[in-house]
Amino acid sequence: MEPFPDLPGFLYRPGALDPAARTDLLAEVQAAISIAPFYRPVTPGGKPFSVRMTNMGRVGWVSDRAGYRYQTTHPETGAPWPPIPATLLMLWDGLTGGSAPPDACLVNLYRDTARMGLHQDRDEADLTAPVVSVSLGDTAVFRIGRADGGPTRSIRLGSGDVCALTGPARLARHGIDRLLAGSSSLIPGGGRINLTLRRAT
Ligand code: MD6
Ligand code: FE
Repeated sequence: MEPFPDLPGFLYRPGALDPAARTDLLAEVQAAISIAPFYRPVTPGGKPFSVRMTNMGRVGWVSDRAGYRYQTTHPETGAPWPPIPATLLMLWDGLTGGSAPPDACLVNLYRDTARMGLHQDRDEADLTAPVVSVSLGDTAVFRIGRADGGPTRSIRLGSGDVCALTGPARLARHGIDRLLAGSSSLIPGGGRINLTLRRAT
């Protein structure tokens, strides 16, 4: 479904993953995290993110004093990123109608008061390729507005929900206002993991 008539291309699939699929995907993500641990990036201005991050795929999105970019290795271990699980590649295929496959999956970990400011995803080489997002764990208040300005509105992203920025919504401004802490018991220690699949290069 496209929940907002003035945001065509913003796709929202509540409950796209059933509870068993959420548990299976979390196990795959935990295996990846054991290879590529979460770290806390800083903005180009030197401010730490409240979200912790890691990546899967040939390249991963990183931020540090030198700026935002995609790179092939983990900034702390220097190792290549683990592969994107096949289940996520199939999800991408189903949602995008077989769009060329993603080469990056950013993994964001939100605990209690973590949030993410309003931003556009524009570090990718082809800004017409979709970005697909999968949420696990606590429900988040996701804010979104058109790229060309105007009002933003919010929608709740719960565990197993999938959304995508495609076509005219690809450069929509969006962010996470806050978590509804304790709304899910999926993530050990609480919180939320968000996976965003992109075609970066
Ligand atoms: C989040 N999501 O849900 C942050 N980006 O934690 C994003 O920044 C995002 O949900 C591009 C497309 C979909 C998204
Ligand atoms: Fe984003």
